[in-house]
Amino acid sequence: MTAASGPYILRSTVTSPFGRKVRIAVDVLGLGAQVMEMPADTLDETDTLRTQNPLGKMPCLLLADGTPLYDSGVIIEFLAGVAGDEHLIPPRGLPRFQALTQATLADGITDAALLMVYESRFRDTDKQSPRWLAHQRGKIERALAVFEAEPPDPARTDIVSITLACALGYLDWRQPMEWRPAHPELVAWLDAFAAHEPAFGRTAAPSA
Ligand SMILES: N[C@@H](CCC(=O)N[C@@H](CS)C(=O)NCC(=O)O)C(=O)O
Repeated sequence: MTAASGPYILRSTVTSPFGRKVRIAVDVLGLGAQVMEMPADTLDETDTLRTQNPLGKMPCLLLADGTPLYDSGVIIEFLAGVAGDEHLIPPRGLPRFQALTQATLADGITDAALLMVYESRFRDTDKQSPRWLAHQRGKIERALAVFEAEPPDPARTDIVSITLACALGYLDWRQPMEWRPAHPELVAWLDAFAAHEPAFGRTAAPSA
């Protein structure tokens, strides 16, 4: 058995939107028996997460010999390779780079939403910057506008739909901003994707 053949440990929590991407991929790829989830605490300076990923970010996948892999996109690509899957991420050519670019756009929604959430988590109310929050909100609004104009195929589970669904799920869960009223196509898309892909529902964060 090589390190790359597992078993694997996934350092994440059930509330992490980036961890959710990986947990959906594990489910879809049928690798649940090979991936053991081990919660991480990104605020705990003694958590081994910080030696596994010096950035202290989750998700982080540990191979059988302890080799760490991050970030979520890298982990999903690795697991797709383990499963011999070529559907989650197009293997080559322009479709691959277009899918990765769209996934990066969707990840950017989550990144900006997290920064908005962290602003309230790490700063007292009177120290929070409305300008910084508006800067992040602008990123989310522009990215949502792109997906609203042309949503992905909701009947297709791939790196784009997984990433977008996790971004929207995080906006719904933490509510750094209201996105639903101005994005009816995306609301419909998320409903359709959730109906198509049961792994999305199975990986939902517990109620806030
Ligand atoms: N690009 C990374 C982002 C990971 C990320 O930002 N994770 C958050 C939790 S959802 C985190 O670990 N935050 C703690 C921190 O930034 O210190 C990925 O795709 O995995």
